[in-house]
Amino acid sequence: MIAVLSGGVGAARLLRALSIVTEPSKLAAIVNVGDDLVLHGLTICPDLDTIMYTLAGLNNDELGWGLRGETWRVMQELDALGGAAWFQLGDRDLATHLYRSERLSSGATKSAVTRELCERLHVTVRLLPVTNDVIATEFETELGRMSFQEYFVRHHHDVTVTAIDVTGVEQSRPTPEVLHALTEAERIVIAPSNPLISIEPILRVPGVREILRVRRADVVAVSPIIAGEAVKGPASRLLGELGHEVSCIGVVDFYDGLVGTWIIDERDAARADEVRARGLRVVVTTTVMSEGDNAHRLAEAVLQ
Ligand code: FO1
Repeated sequence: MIAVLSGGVGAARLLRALSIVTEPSKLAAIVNVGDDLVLHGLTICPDLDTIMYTLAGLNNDELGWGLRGETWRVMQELDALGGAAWFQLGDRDLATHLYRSERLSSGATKSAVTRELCERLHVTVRLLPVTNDVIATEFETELGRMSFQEYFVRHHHDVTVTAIDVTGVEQSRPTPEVLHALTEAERIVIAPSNPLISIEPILRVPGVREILRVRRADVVAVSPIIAGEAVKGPASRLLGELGHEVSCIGVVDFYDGLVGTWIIDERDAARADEVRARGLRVVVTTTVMSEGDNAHRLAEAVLQ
């Protein structure tokens, strides 16, 4: 079994490539739930859904989230009524949130509902929310404190951040499936997701970081920063704002003590010696996954 610490799009693409080069049921994705939200009374889990839709072949590539062939009639009606339409829920996507919310309100756990949804969508990779407890990533910004999606969607991650907090995380517990996956996996992979807002909330769930520390020889991480830039999203801006070096080395140092092997992009080949100087193994390859072939090569590198 291979456990993959996962955020949204970057993780979804890596998991899709891994599930082609290895048996999908051997993959356990341990997924961030810090950007989950309750809106219109519905529980929405963006990272779980991005991965689930991608593995089901239903993802909307243009948007990078949600379902393909989406329509927006409910949002148009809601907008006309003066309801909150800044966070767009497509008509098809809404079915997922309705199903999940109904099951949660009748007492099912997030992991059980995720399992059910994956079964219906024929996703055989095991999707494991890191915790069934409610945790919420929040930002201290120049405009005050705000929730994850206010920062990410409402403000287009274009405000200065001074601190990131994950409320509820100290009291949360990893699910038994997550603990099992982390202790039994022959390899633990850290996907090229945003270190600060996708992976850190997973690491902060009590017990998770400690397991990685002990198992660091089996931990492989893929740098999400290539030549000083993130492929998508605010990772490079946030690293800089919070005092980290904006480079693959900044990410290597961010995960200090947790990783045995690094996969960095060939555009950062000149920095491989700095990784080795920290006593870590390093593999240099193409890590951008927009072209199918590259994703394949990256997946092979992760497995080797
Ligand atoms: N991202 C946006 O930029 N605008 C949206 O209106 C939006 C809606 C949305 C609805 C469901 C969902 O699962 C994801 C959605 N996202 C939207 C993406 C989401 O904000 C991000 O993917 C993550 O939270 C960051 O990983």
